[in-house]
Amino acid sequence: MFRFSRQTLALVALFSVIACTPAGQSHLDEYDSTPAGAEAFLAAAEGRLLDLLLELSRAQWVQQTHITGDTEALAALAYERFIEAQMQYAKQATRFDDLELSDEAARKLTLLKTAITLPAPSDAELRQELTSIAAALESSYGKGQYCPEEGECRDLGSLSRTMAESRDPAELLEAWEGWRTISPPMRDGYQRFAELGNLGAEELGFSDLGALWRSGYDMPADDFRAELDRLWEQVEPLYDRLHCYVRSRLNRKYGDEIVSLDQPIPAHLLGNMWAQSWGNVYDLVAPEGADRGFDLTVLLKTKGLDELEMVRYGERFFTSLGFEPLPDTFWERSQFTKPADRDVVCHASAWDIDAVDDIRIKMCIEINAEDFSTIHHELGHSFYQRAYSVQPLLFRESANDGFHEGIGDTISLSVTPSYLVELGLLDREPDASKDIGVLLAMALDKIAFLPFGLVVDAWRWQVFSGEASPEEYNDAWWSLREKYQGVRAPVERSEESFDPGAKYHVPANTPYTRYFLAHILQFQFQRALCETAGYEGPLHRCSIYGNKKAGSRLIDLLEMGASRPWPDALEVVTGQREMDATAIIDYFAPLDSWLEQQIEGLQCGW
Ligand code: X8Z
Ligand code: ZN
Repeated sequence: MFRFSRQTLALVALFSVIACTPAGQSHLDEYDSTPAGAEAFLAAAEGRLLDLLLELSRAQWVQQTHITGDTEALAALAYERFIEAQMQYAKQATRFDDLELSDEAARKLTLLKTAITLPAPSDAELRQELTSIAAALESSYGKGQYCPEEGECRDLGSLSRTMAESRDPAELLEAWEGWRTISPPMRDGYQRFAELGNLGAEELGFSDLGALWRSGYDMPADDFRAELDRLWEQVEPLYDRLHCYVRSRLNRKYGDEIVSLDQPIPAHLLGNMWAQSWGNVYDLVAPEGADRGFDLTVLLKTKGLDELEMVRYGERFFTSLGFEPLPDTFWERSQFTKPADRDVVCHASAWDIDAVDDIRIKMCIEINAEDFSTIHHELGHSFYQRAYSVQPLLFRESANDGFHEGIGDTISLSVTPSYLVELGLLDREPDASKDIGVLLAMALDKIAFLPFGLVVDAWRWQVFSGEASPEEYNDAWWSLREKYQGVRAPVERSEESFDPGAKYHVPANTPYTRYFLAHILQFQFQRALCETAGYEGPLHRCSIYGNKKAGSRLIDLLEMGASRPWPDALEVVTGQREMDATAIIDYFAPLDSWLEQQIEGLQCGW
């Protein structure tokens, strides 16, 4: 959430809290430790937090869409004010711990105490230090460039294009290493950031910042870890088969010298800067005889779509389900393309500036399939934010953070060949013999992502708990990458580097487990919504486009916001109260059988 959640600023909002500061502040003594006192306290907290949130989100919007020393300082200041209040409210909320309260009040108090991504120490100097570091890390990622010894400096957009398109290992390696030159300067700041964030978490009664993050799932933090293990065990065999197949094809392309058949895959060959999703190397692994028969990037380009039209397609999907169109201000205030004249944070995000209707997205859209899908992802946040604006401030958030990340992705799953035909982007639907190609392309994004979705926070949780010391930051990162993903650094790394800092969510302090959850949940949502829509047939061919019945289920879920524990929200759409990977496994079942045949006789694993 906010720097709040970048992705969903909205979140932030929620939890901010009060502060003993200027006029209008609330003093603890004003509130009796009674149910009525708790209600009055919550009303005051929600009022003050909203004010501070507005100030913060505006300051951050300006910082991220125009990075300068001044905008960074103003954002740090607003953040500091917000966090100070948030911390005070969180501490004050414990005053009502032993009371019999309404479900609503009890839940709001729980959210006040736990929904804090960056807790700060009560010492004002330390708090300022922390928020300055936070703003500086974000800016430094946003401004990041690789400047080769000869030639022009290159930003992440340019380097990512190379990662996606080049098939020259030397060129790929240069882009891969080049981007990682931006992060060593972040290392000391990050170390201090972790220390100060931990101090803040301890003030709230948590052992460290990771423990605080894990406490936001309506279950004890240790049970949540066990949930992640359970879900990962469900999907790991499928990931291992995909890994084995992809490695064998990359070996065919690049040879034993570069890709050996019993080792982790070198991270620069998978089409993505972080090897987190592999869709860009589809052409290297496409099944003979079952190629999907089209390439969405080519279709978008051939059709001559511009960035805005891509967003309009996304909006139309949501309105086809029964959502209201986005407000005019969304179109006026969003950043869709990269401005030529200033530094910005290009990493896509969706903002809920006033927690009501001033919603925006910030992207540097490129005309390709990946960004078409990211647009749907971001709009999922926007429509969620809008839907839960009917809730009291503290509930203007998703059921858990995986839900926020999973809604737009669910919609993207409905971007099937038949939907593209309906839009007029594709002439005719490929026949069923091409399903393996379509599924493989999807798996390269969705299945390949799963272990990465665990690694980022597995690393941070080690850092925050002290299990990984600063002298081991990089080593711990690569151990986890290897263990979960079966991916290795293409060249020797050392503690001179700070490779985690080259992934946006680390300098931006955005928790990452949410994306792992979203990748499980979106298939659960899709399976249930397709059933609601009365669809019969293979799940991967289902599109809920235009289906108002499915849309209304989805709207019910989104409007609940965070008002109920997430299992209640999940039940509204799926009838299930547990996160469950059987949906993603069902979805890919035909591909899984095919992969098993393809890898027969190969030595899998690493
Ligand atoms: O950060 C994002 C979104 C914004 S919430 C674009 N995603 C993760 C990433 O890019 O690493 C979406 C998928 C995973
Ligand atoms: Zn997101």
